Amino acid sequence: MSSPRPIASGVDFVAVGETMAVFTAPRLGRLRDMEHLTLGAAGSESNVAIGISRLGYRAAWIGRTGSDEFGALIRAKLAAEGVDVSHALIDSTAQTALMFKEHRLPEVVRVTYYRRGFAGSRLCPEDLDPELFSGARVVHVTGISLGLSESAAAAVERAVELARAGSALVSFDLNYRAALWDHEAAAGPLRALAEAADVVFAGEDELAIIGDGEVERTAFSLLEHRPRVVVIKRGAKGAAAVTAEGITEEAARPVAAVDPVGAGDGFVAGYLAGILDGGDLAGRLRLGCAVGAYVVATPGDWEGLPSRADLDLMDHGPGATLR
Ligand code: KDG
Repeated sequence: MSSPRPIASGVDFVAVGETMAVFTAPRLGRLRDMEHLTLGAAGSESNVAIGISRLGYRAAWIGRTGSDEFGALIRAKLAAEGVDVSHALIDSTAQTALMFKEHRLPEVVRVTYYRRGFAGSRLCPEDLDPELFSGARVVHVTGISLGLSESAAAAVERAVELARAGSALVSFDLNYRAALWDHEAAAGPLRALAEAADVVFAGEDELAIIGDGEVERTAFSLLEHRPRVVVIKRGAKGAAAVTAEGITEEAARPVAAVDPVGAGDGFVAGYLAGILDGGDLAGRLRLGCAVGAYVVATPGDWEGLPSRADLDLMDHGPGATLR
């Protein structure tokens, strides 16, 4: 007698984390000097989900929002991007978290959060429906949830368990946020999850937090545990993937940078889409760098994320007009 096949969730990718309403200053200067702010929504994990969706895969996001206008805005924005929010929680006892973005110099952004104790930080393991994970191929979490609250950190642990139960890859982006915790508090939890994930993404500064200060040695030390690859995000210098075979590097695609926030999420979305495509390591890095470049070149944390058709535009030189 054959055992029943598990019910497929219907999504390729699940992201778990907090998404906030975002208020952005429309011009250079201090927030207090702005006459108005533009309203949007963003969160590292859901930014990646949007990127995956725009690249043609079925993505879902799980997080908590309040039962307020900002929560409705977040769900509407994600749903409009094709991200499945049917398993996202609405918490009527807490408010949706907020983020404010100001450009103090043309390429330098300052971010302020109102998120501690807000709805997103109340995410807990019971919020994750196992059925959503059952057919997923990649489950993506970040260190933001680990620093946000104990229950959000426990939810991430549960997401890892559910990914394992369904044979999904666990993707972990360290995403250290100094506003949430200091290096000392973050080092242990970030290291533990980096050792337990399958694919790890980190900036050089983040690897310094969980290692001895020598970036590549720290990346190789993670390979002694579960990860098969540690991807180092180097911003304007591109990216490098550290595997048992060595280091594979990819240069950033040169673009005029207008907003660096979210570029790392774009890179992660491209790299993970490369995994879903069945692409090789060099191809995943290339796709990651291309997607990151679109985000950097566009105002907003995720608005510039490309579709497959957009990606072809990169092959045209500056000043090209396609008719
Ligand atoms: O990577 C971009 C994110 O950082 C941003 O969209 C919002 O999740 C966020 C955060 O913690 O800043």
